[in-house]
Amino acid sequence: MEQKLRSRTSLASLAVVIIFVAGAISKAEDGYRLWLRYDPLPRQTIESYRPRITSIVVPGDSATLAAIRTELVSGCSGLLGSKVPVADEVNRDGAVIAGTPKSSPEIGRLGWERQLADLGPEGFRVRAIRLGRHSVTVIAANTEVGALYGVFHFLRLMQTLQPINRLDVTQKPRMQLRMLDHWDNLDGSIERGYAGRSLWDWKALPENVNPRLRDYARANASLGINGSVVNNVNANSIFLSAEYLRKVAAIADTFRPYGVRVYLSPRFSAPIELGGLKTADPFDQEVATWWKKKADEIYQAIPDFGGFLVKANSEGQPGPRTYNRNHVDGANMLAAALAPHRGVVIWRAFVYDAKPGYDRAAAAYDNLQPFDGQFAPNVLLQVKNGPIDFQPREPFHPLFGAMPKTQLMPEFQITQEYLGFSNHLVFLPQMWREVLDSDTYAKGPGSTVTKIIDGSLYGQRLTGMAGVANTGSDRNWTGHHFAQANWYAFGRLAWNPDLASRQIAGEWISMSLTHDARAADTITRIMLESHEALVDYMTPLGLHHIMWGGHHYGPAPWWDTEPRADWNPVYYHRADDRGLGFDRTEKGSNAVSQYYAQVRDRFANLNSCPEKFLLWFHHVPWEYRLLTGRTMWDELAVRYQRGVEWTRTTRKHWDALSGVIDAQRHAEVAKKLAIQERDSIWWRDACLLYFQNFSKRPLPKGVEPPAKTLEEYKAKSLEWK
Ligand code: GCW
Repeated sequence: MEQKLRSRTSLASLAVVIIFVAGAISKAEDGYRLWLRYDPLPRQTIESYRPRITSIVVPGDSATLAAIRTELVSGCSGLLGSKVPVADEVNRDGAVIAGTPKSSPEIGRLGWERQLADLGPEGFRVRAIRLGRHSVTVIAANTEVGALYGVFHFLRLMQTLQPINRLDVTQKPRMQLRMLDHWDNLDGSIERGYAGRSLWDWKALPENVNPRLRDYARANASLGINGSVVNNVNANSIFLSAEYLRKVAAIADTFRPYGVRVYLSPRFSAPIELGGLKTADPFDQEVATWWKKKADEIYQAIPDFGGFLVKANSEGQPGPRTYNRNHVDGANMLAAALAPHRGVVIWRAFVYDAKPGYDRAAAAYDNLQPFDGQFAPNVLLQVKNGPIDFQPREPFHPLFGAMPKTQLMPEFQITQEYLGFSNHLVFLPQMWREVLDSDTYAKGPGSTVTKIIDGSLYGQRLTGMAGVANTGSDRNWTGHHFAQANWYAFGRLAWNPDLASRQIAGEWISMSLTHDARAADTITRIMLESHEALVDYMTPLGLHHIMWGGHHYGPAPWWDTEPRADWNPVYYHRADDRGLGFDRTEKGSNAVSQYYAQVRDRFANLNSCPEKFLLWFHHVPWEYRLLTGRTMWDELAVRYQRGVEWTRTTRKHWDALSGVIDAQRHAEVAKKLAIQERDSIWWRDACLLYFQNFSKRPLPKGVEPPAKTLEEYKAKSLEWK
């Protein structure tokens, strides 16, 4: 009998084990859930949270309130490992109430109007208080979207194991426009996209909206991202046609409950292509009228349409200069069409002329700075973080600080066009922080880029931050599991540009990967080191734009066949028998003069120029001694080698996490890390072999001999598939 019982118990426990394992296996860790995973937290944490979360009280039936309810219920139930019920009102300790003074009578009776008034339309307050006889948590805001942001904040606190029993948090975003720019084309391809096809299926829209679009909006809302430009800046006029506006409206309807507004990139010549006009001259009355009518039509379909993002007279795109007008003429004409609807025009500063002898790094400033103070109040100028083009490392763009009477917003690239596509693990906030923290000296010391773009230095009224999206139809959204962290980080920085990269990494790891403290330490270190390592094996000491032409994957410093000089790597590195680097001092292009005096002098002087920008600003002799005491040639080689070594060590450290990280994601990341190591070796060898033709010096000790010959590296580009 006893025997039987025992075997029955062990059978039963075996069944439990089987069910448990099956449950774990059936929940594929394919990365789809991003940082909103809501799996049960560690037991002790659950015990401490449980009394504080016993019911969800979110009265009201708007789409946003429904989204709040769903998120709170699935988030809290998932994290606590047991269903948390919805209640109509507070009737016990541990109720979590969310909404606005209007949507929730209980919040309305709190008398928080004054405190909420300071928080604007998107801020929120999360507070643990006593309500009548019960202790509760209140998540309140002026608007429902603000309350949704508060809910995501509350869930993030739990996901990152923070205490929640004495909560008293108020937050509001520092930037008003927090946007993703999608370079998505009509045919579903994505320019510089490395995670599958476009998320928008234009053929199926507007009738069929992929449910994934709701998850996209949700993920953005969880970070506070409130704008999405759905088509490529290399634009097609069709997007403004009545047929496509219906499709765009269906997307906007899906995003709306989550506070994400839709924007479009209009093609400047659309009045000709769609309107049948003879010109797109912004001074032509018919053209201006066409745009006004188009704007009215757009707002009929999409009442909360955000506005236009415009690439004009850049890389072959039409623009006002096509008609001998200038950027202000073009931007302000579009701005006038959108102004009655409160729409904005985001005009891109990525403009560079193809004049002989021209320094591309100086072009945007030359083209745009003279127009300071002339743009309409609903125009922002969107400036890439650096003066060339999303390189692994660039100094900050000299336009930051140089246009006190213009609303500037930075454009970062989340997708890794020049940084190893979705194959290389690189945590981008390290790079973005470098730019945000840069001191422009525009109004003396402390005039950081952050203070310019958040409006505090020049009192800029409208502020924003844009990131070129890295999302696509891949199941895990971003190709590389770790590339999700860059989407996450971009949103967090747009909300608060002062956040430290370490904190962002910590949050993301805890929410997306693991609560294991030792594993988290290792992963944090890998993430924080990754950017410097990538710069080491791709473009150390200020090298830039030495990638293979066209696709930009892998090295090709020898490249010199593009029709425009400034599309060729040889234009940027200027290697010769004497040395390496682009002289942007007075003796050269003098682009350095675009910076304020303190910055200019520091960069212009070989001795004070930070070594990370040495070859950006100077043509440096091969035998020039660096801080390490090594010659420039030796230092270059040592850095390439160091980058390779990092990829090897990282693989080892990642391998050691097997068993701590779920099997699927662990294996998928390991595969990518192997590619990253292969690529880093390729970069080191190709670049050093090529530059050695000029330096005529041997590789220093510790730098491995190349695996192939230069001819082999030149023959065929590195493959990314
Ligand atoms: O970096 C270059 C890219 C182009 C891109 C352009 C831009 C959308 O290679 O693909 O075009 O920048 O930012 O406009």
